[in-house]
Amino acid sequence: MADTIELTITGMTCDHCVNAVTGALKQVPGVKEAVVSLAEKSARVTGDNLDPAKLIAAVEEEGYDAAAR
Ligand code: 9UX
Repeated sequence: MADTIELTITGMTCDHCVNAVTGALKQVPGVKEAVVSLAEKSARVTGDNLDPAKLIAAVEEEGYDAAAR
């Protein structure tokens, strides 16, 4: 089943940060698409059988903070 999960991402200050977060999210199993917005401090992740905890952990490993919104 396809899921869409919205996260609030804090700690991003530039487009390189956006790319780092996007890449980290895309490596989580099941993720098909990750759209990260610096201005909105958000990530919209779509995929199958997504585990929000894994998405958050991937962002935190990259050095940013994430929370379900
Ligand atoms: Mo540039 Mo974004 O060092 O952390 S990647 S501000």
